[in-house]
Amino acid sequence: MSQFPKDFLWGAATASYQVEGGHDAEGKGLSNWDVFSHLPGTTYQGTNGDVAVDHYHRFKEDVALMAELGMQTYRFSISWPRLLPQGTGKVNEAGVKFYSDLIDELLKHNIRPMITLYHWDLPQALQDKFGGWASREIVDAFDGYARLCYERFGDRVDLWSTFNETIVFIGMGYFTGQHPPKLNDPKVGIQACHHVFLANARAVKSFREMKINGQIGFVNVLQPNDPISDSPEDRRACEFAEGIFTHWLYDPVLKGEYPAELLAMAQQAFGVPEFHPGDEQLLKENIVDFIGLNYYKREMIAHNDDINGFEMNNSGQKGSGRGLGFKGLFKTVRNPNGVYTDWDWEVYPQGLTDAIGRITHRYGNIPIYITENGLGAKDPIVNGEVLDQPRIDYLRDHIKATADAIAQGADVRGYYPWSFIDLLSWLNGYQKQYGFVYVDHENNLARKKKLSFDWYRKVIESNGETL
Ligand code: BGP
Repeated sequence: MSQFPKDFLWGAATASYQVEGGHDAEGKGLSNWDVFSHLPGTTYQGTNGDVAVDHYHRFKEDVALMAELGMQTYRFSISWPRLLPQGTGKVNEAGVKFYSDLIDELLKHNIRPMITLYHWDLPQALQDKFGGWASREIVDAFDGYARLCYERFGDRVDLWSTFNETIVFIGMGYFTGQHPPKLNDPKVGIQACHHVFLANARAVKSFREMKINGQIGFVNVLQPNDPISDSPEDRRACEFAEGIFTHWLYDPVLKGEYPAELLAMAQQAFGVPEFHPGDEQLLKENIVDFIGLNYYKREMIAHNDDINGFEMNNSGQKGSGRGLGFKGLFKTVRNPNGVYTDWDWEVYPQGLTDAIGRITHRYGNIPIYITENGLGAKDPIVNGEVLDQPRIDYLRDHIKATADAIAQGADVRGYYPWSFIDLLSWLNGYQKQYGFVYVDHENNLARKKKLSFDWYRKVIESNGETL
């Protein structure tokens, strides 16, 4: 007997900037990433998504592979500047047609689309016009964009999420500076994050007002944080980390309010987030229908009075990153007993079960989708075959961990490995591979099924029984 409910959804995920290419095709406006990735020193060896894996032109071939894999659902994102080159105003009908055709192609193969409205590619025009997320004007702009998507695709799509991983695009965009707009300014960052929560609430409100037949959720990083020792200092540091990484990001969308203690601290230290009349009510009245969880790793946390900043391993050279630290609060440290990937991410399947338990404990038994989970690796090619056995092992263990969470009562409804196909990793180029399908950058971006492809096909076919 399968440990998964019979209507459990098996899928895979991607994001627009990472697969589409066609960065200026047929009237698309530039995104913040189109601009940022061309600035010297911002990405791994100057890689960018100008062409990516050319999904924009090859989506039919890709959907055929999804169908062959047996995917029941596909999570992808819409590029806002492809639909609205200036962010608001005139619609680029060629962009609408691309997504419309993609959706039809998926449905033709019985693959249920899950749309992410914002997976980090902001219209550059809005960054230039009013500073993007830093300005409250973004809330109206995002709502207009969301409404356009509901109008054009809401007749055929019933699974939606507003945002992908606020911690990453706000944290790295406004606090540590590795993503656009490259700031190190907590005050601006905290307020920008508030605008994301407001934009989410407005888009949820519009979804309900427009009576779109479906569910709308929010996607967050799921990161269990555990203290490196039992000392009161490390435990307190870990509470902070859990508060910032989890409660700050989940409470506003699942409870409609900020965690009180942290809110008071932020307002005292930085004078933000600044609320306008109506903000509280808007958040309270527009809780999402489900939460999407992106799980890759756990972090071990220690008390910190030295490190400030974030040094990442973006090369795949083990041990080359230094982790993240907020001086006086906490830092991430290496688990001496942990198993790590070449990018220094701890492989810890039990953390997925634990972290889902923490979510249901705090927020009740809400519907959950695992919206990303996967192993980034340089896959070996032997006699022309892509032998990604470590990916199979990783996914198998995490699928078991998901089954354990379900056995403990969690309402997990679907699983989307990251990623369907090898794609551009934001800061790690094309060498950090995640897909079931390999893309040959030396040979006209030809697609090739990996060892994991056939394995995952059987997982889907058996509803998770054959692992
Ligand atoms: C998540 C993002 C994805 C994807 C993934 C892997 O944070 O939502 O877009 O990139 O992480 O990350 P990376 O490519 O940095 O290994």
